[in-house]
Amino acid sequence: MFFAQQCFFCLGIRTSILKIIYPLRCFRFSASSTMAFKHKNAKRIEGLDSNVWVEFTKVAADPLIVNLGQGLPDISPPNYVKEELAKAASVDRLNQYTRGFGHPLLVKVLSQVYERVCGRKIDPYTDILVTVGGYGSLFSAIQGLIDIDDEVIIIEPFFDCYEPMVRMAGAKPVFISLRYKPEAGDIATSADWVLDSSELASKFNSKTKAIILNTPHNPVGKVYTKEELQVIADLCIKHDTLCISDEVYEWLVYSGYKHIKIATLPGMWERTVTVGSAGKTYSVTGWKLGWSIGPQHLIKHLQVVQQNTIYTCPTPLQEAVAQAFLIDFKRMDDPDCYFYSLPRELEDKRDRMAQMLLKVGLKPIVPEGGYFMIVDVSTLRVDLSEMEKDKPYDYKFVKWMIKSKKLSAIPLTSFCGPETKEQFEKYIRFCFIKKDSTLDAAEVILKNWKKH
Ligand code: IK2
Repeated sequence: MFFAQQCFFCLGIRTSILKIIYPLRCFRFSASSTMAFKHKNAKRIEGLDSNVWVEFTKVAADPLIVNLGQGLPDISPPNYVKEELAKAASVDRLNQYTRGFGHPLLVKVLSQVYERVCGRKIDPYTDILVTVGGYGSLFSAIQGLIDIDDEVIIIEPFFDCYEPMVRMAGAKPVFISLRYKPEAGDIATSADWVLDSSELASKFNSKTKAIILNTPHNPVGKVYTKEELQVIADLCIKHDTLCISDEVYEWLVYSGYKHIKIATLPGMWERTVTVGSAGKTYSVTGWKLGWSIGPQHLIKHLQVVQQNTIYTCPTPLQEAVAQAFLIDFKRMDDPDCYFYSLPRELEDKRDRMAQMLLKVGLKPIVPEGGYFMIVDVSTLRVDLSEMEKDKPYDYKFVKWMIKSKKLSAIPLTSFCGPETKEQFEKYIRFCFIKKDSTLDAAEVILKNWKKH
């Protein structure tokens, strides 16, 4: 009896204690979740949460959609490139870490290729950094060289990551637009998009730390001429400014045009970091391997960023890209070298794409380089009243096109700053490094569209 009483007593106390503890525990739980909720983002990423690739890759994921949006080939990469990766993976040693700043074989062959292209000595160990894609190269250059409150000139339209990368470094992007100045003639080309030299000069001041150049250009396809590069170079030298030259499409230049590296102009090697990409060179965008090339006094700062962030890039990929470069380096005088055969193959696709668009009454801007084509779609009468109200025309148009026509592209306003959305919103960008069957499917969609 006493025992039973005690048990009830204990149970009573236990229940009362639980009654007190439980709400306390709940309070603790909700307080800690509120506290976790309070952990805000770092200021450096404030306002950078939207991303065109994240958004449009998602909406174009349906396999029924003909995807001419994101810049990735659906053509096969060269067999020897794929085979070199399989070979590399079969060697135990090549599955382990390699030198942090770049696999020795890769930096050596890159130095040979670029010594030939640039006509100067390039030290494989001090003048080259192998990175996670062209993106990694841009990131290390901007983090390693740009300081808080510096100004960085960005030419609109621009590959979208330049602006957020500059902002994350605490610097201020200063925009200047390429101006569309069509020459007389039927076909508009990317050469019609030009920089006004006095406007460009007005953007430089004592705070200007760098200009970001992109040639051949994404999204317009412009290949800067020597004269245009000289204007930029003169200003860089006059204002002691760096140049980050994004040349990931360096081999993709069409008949009649020539890619010139700004680093080869007098006085520019010392102040230029040139960005390259294996993804773009060998049609293997998923490999995400790139490089920065420049003088030791600049590259050493990029190396510091890399050694303290990702440290090194995947060894088998670096080995495979090195072997591929060795093959193509030996045949750089031969038209079969992939550096020349790929643009030949793409030139036909470019011309086909332009014809397809012209036939349905659109006006494409035919690119001199790269694998994108922009086109004015403002003449197509489309009811966009159901689409998101506060978005620019091109954004609504592409969303509508994906949904209604099962064809995807990228809106051009994704490649410009907030002030110039109106200037660029009538254009969308198509990617044409696609199999004939993909282009056939796009053509059918466009033809049917024209009929209705
Ligand atoms: N720089 C430019 C100009 C690029 O176009 C890219 C690749 N991104 O293109 C996707 C698209 O526009 O649809 C890069 C840098 C990044 O290169 P990587 O893929 O080697 O990181």
